[in-house]
Amino acid sequence: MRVIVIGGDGYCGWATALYLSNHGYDVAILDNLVRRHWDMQLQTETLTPIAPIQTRLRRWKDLTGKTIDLFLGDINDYPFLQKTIIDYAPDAVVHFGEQRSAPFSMIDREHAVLTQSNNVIGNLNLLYALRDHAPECHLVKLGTMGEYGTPNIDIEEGYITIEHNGRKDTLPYPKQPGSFYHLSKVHDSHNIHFACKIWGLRATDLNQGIVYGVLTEETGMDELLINRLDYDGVFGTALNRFCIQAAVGHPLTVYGTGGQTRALLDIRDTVRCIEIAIANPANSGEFRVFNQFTEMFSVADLAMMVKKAGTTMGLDVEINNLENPRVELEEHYFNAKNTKLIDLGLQPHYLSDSLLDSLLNVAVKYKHRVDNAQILPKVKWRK
Ligand code: NAD
Ligand code: USQ
Repeated sequence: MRVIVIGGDGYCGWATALYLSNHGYDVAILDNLVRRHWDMQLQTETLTPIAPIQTRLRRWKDLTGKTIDLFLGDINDYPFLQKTIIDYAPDAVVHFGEQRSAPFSMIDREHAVLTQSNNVIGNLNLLYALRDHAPECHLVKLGTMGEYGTPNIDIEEGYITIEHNGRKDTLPYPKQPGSFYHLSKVHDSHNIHFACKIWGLRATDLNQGIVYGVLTEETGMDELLINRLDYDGVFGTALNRFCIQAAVGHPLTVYGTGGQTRALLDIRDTVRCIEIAIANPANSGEFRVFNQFTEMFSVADLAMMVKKAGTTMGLDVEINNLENPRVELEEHYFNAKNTKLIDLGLQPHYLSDSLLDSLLNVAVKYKHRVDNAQILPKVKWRK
């Protein structure tokens, strides 16, 4: 099968492109490298030193004999996107290529507009390119668990059956996202659903939880294949950030009480979930939604686990409850379903002491690269 990984130079996309290549798929990466540019603008860097994409791909070829094609460009450049789809003729497109930070989208009007135009219009371009040049191609789109927000009832996988005034229907699950970034994913979901309905496209929306970890079998093969690991207050995510903070002796930055519960998964499960989705495509006209996570934790629990693992390694780990820069519920019900990927064969890597040890070891190895000034959150949701 021929697969294009859009956003294949990023955290999830790089690990996925190598995994698919290693598992016999023909893989191409499409990326405009804008994430590297945003890092430069924010004057931050991934903890791990990532090589240029061309160097990464040459090393992969040298090590494994497998070629990953590279299409450097922006999905908002429609002629480029069309040409890529026509030239590569993919059976599946995995779309990771968006601005993915909630704080980035809340910096100011410009960043909110940039996020939504990059994400929503890019995705819309992709829908048109597939309609016109690859109508049988399966779109595997990365959404987010944050599309649902934190409702006071169980979260289903994409749809909920409702009885109202004596009538019954199965409808898209209500969306209550918590940032302009998360909202962009909701808009994408609606556009994809509509495109499947009117044009008969086939799509899977993967509502992914927060990803943690850095090593996969492939990215661990060589230093030049190493994946990015963000720790800064804009792009760094909860558990990854806590491990790096523990490594440099910075108090763990729990926002508010830490009672916020979120869905999480190991990056080794991200890559497997994508393969499962590709290997079991949606039907023509079907808009399928899977909740892609393996476990749920409160932020306070995550901090406690990192403190325990760090202390065992001899690190001095403190937890600091900061004033919450976001507007979000800190104590709430959260119970999401995640059976569809498991029914299709996902065998989860649950969060374990050995994973935390390995992540802490990576953090300690590269801690000289940490700029402590990038750790505290600077973006506030309220003006
Ligand atoms: P990332 O920032 O590391 O990677 C995104 C990649 O997409 C970057 O290489 C960037 O250059 C590229 N890109 C962005 N806009 C583009 C455009 N217009 N054209 C071409 N390329 C473009 O992000 P990530 O952490 O790998 O996340 C990938 C996807 O998964 C995102 O859509 C994100 O919303 C989703 N997701 C991520 C997480 C997580 O914890 N990292 C959790 C849930 C969902
Ligand atoms: N949080 C802290 N301390 C920190 C960082 C975060 O307490 O140092 C809290 C936040 O307030 C929030 C929770 O941890 O309640 C998660 O924040 P996060 O930054 O780890 O994750 P989030 O902003 O939700 O975004 C990340 C990815 C995004 C993806 C999303 C999945 O950046 O691309 O869509 O996780 S989900 O959370 O399921 O929506």
